[in-house]
Amino acid sequence: RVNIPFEKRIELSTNSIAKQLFNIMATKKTNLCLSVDLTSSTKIIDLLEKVGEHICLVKTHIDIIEDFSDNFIMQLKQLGTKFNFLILEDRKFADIGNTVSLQYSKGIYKISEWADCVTAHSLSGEGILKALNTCTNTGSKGVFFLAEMSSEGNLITHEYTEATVRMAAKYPDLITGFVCQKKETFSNPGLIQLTPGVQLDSLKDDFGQVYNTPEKVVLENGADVVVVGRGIVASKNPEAQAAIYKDTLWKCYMKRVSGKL
Ligand code: UP6
Repeated sequence: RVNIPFEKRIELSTNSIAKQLFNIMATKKTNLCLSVDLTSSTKIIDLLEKVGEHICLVKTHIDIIEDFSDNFIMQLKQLGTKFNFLILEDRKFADIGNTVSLQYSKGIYKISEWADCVTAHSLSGEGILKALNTCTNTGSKGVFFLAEMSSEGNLITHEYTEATVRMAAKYPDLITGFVCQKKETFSNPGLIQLTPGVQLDSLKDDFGQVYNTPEKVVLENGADVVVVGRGIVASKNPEAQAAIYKDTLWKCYMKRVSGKL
């Protein structure tokens, strides 16, 4: 999987969002996902105006925003169209299917109406995928399934990871890929490895987050799309920093697929 270029993996995908994301990465030459973990919607929009050209995907935590509005969603979608990036709502759904279907499509945020893809845990069982699949009747939605986490002391075992990957295989139209840390986690080249826990200037935070370097996650650990949050959003110059992460991550990917490992 890891040595096949994104262009070739487009045809191997069975999920429309995975196809779109591979295509965007290959066209824009970026595998950077920006995690916009900011609590002000205007700050998010201002930041995306500056860094939109450098990213393939923006990852939101919609429930941390203090001034949420439908207008914010409209602006976010417009920026996605302008800069050609997709939107991942990192909701990490984990409840029974029925509750998840309500959380996905109802309430204030109505995630299903604007997010191209969402994250979900496998903990509660297959019903979660059934529910998300039922709500996604447009056929252009995706799920990144949590198979591993970056934080120290997390309770995910090898068996849990394997069972998660097996569960996902039953939903080829729905699954975009896995949130995971290792290249051995799955082998299907049509799926995308989304890996968080990357920073150039730090090894950890105060709450158990563990950071690796771009080289380690892309070359050794098989990350396709790399999530960077505070490495960019909390830096003095996010615009310059986003360009640095984009270039560094893309060089690592190019090295990987050119077989110069
Ligand atoms: N995230 C992780 N680790 C995981 C799954 N998700 O860090 O295993 C998410 C966090 C955060 C982002 O919820 O939004 O990725 C990482 O942000 P950071 O780069 O600022 O640490």
